[in-house]
Amino acid sequence: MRSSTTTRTRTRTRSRLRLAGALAAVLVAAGVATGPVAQADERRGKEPTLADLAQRHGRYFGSATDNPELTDEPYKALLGSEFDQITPGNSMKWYATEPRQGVFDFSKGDEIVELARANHQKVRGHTLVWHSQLPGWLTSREWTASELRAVLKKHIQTVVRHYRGKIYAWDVVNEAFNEDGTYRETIFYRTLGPGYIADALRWAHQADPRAKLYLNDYNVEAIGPKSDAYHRLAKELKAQGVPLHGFGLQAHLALQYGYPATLEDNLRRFARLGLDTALTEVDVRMPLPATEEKLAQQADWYREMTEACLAVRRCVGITLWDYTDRYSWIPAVFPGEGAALPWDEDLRPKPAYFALREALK
Ligand code: 9MR
Repeated sequence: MRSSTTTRTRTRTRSRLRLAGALAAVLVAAGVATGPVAQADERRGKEPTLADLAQRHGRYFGSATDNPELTDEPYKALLGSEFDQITPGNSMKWYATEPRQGVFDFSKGDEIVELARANHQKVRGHTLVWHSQLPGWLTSREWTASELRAVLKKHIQTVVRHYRGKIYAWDVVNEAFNEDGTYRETIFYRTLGPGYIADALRWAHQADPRAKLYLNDYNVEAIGPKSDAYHRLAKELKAQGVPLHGFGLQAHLALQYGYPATLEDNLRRFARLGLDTALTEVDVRMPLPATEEKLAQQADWYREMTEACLAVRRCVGITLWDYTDRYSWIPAVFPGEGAALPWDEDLRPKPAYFALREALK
């Protein structure tokens, strides 16, 4: 009796195993992974991404990216899954979009927009008017005011029209002020005076009336002379009916310079002017080597910044200036500093990543 029951059980077990094996073979053939790795993937897959968590608060969570990085498949996979917004780090800048006067090249920008479309991500356009990364034809000669006005208008309207309907928000003017709140002496300011900012906003608005138009800068996270200058200017522009919709705070922070404790108040005073705000280029660099202590402090700062944004209704989203130390701009510009992003060079999440999740939960 006992032996025949055992035999039946064994037979049943064997045929179940065969069935499971056959099923696995079918799944493998269909390209579906099975086994413990797949189960772990599934568990991970069920965990909400940063974008999912941000969306529950009505915010986006994004990353900058750059065309050469898109051949890195593991990088690209995380970029597509964890974020619901991307910003081209370079490919919509003037040198890239109008390399020769009147000759426009949208190939690299289009690649980013196409990637975003495939991943259902918003795009922040960056940037139309900036003193840096300008093409040689523009910087290597003198322009009269009327010539430069025409050049600026054509550039803005051609670029914005090309991307009409595909860009959530444009950084129309980038880095217009000095640290002390005076106007930066750029080619545009020197030749056209401060009115170039209102003009740029109006021209961009004509070319894409739905895109949100931003002024954007670094070292404006705390209340101080530079952010005061933006507050004053934004108030004036709003009073004059100029199409300005948002203020972008880049938030390139550094552990050695302290946390901008007035960030939340600062965001709030711009909201009171009727403007959206966004943290547009977030990273938190540190003197290398990165110790456990520094990484913990960095995580706290990422958490605090996120909480500040969530506390202010019109802070619409957060963008990392790329998400992994593998592609951070910091080491090239600040030798001896780095480790600024929430994922390390091997795409492993750092304490900052878990702090972001906590803040968004
Ligand atoms: O991330 C960009 C990097 O690849 C470029 O080499 C650099 C050149 O200035 O610009 C970087 O992005 C900047 C952004 O456009 C504006 N704010 C400061 C960013 C870091 O320099």
